[in-house]
Amino acid sequence: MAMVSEFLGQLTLSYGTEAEPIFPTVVAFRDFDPINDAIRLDGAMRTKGVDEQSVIDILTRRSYEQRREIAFEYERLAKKDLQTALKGALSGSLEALMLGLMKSPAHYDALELKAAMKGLGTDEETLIEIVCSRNHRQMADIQKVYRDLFKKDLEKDVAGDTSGDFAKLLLALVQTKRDEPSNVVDYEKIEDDAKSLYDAGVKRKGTDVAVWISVLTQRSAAHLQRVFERYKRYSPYDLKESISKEVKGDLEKSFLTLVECLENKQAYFADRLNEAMKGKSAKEKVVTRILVSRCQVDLMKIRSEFKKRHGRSLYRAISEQTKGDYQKALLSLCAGDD
Ligand SMILES: [Ca+2]
Repeated sequence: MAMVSEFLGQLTLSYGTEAEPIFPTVVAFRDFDPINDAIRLDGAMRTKGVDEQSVIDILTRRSYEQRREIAFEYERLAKKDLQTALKGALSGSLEALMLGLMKSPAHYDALELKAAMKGLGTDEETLIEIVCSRNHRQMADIQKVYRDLFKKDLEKDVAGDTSGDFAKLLLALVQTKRDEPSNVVDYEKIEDDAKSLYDAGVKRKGTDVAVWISVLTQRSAAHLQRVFERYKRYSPYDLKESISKEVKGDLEKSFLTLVECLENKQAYFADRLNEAMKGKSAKEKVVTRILVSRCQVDLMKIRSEFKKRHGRSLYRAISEQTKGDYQKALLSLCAGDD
């Protein structure tokens, strides 16, 4: 098992040149037979009362690419679309989770963003989570899918649903391409950026938010990690403390999320999952979104951060805070206790 995870840890998702190492809990199933899976799914959904367990066993233990193949075979066999069949057979949080697994990452994010902005009011937390944690290449894919699906520009919808500096920051994140990580460490630029973050915030009266936005959205993550360290030489407060002193509300929340994602994205998601599973009942939408969107990316590492930071394992948190078939599906995506 150790060898498998070591090997998996070295795989990378190539989003252009912004390659990030991946630590998945869901990987391609080895003895994959899409026709057999399609037949089993069809049988499970035809069973009176629906055999949810089989649906969960199949769809949560296959990679996204394999699920697409199953969907193709299913449609050939049943003469109907698998997602429509799943909608009819399942309900509630389990249905949302399974439908999420059938979407490409960009498609899923586009739908989540749309849902966050639909109707009166805005789900700022979801907006912040997605926009601050996805890289430029991913945001470009999301924008494209969003346009195809809704015949509208994501930027326009974001601009229409938010305002002020909060809107400026989100739009900068949607539009701006970060510098490529460089092998050469530019100490002068690290010094300059640390100083300008300080000058634009803690040092002066008020805050020059435009400077913060440009530094935090344009520089590479590796560069910014050094800037955050260097920043402490100028300011008595670290950058996160400075953010909380300088700005409030959604702007504060999004700057903090951005810095957390730049420092350690898996720790950010671990904390967000912990927040979502604190109270009596879990915030199921948040838990579903993070497990669905990270299970083929870095959920293994999120699991270890979760255990390290919050004492209990993610597996245990899910066991304690969710129930029924939905819980079974989450545990299967989590793929093990720590
Ligand atoms: Ca200030």
